[in-house]
Amino acid sequence: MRRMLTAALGVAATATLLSGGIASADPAKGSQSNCEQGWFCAYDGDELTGFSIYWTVGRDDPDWHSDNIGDKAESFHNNAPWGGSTWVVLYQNTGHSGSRECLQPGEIFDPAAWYWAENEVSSHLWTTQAGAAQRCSG
Ligand SMILES: [Ca+2]
Ligand SMILES: [Ca+2]
Repeated sequence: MRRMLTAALGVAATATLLSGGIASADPAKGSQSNCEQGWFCAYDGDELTGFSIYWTVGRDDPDWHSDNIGDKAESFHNNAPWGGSTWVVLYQNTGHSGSRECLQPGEIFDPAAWYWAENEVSSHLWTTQAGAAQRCSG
């Protein structure tokens, strides 16, 4: 199993509208995620640790390199709520191309070192469940 599913225990936070790619100050400790509800977070360490960046729902990012996380992320948390365009599609290359991985709302994804998504993700976008099924089938 390369995916771990966890219940989204989001603290009701007032999600301020932010432009994409915000660095978060406090690294997550252990398996405790610091990814707030309504955020999609990427970490440069396994198990949601290390330097992290987050994007609020609807903020696509075609180039993670400008946020210093391109080809560096080793774990991910989509802490968006169910409903609407709250699925995240990870892409291997900038501009939403290359290999893909779809994360459902609440999903923590910590790829193993051999999997393409480890230190390779370079862009993402938000989509619906149907959109994710389309992009990540096959
Ligand atoms: Ca990993
Ligand atoms: Ca890449």
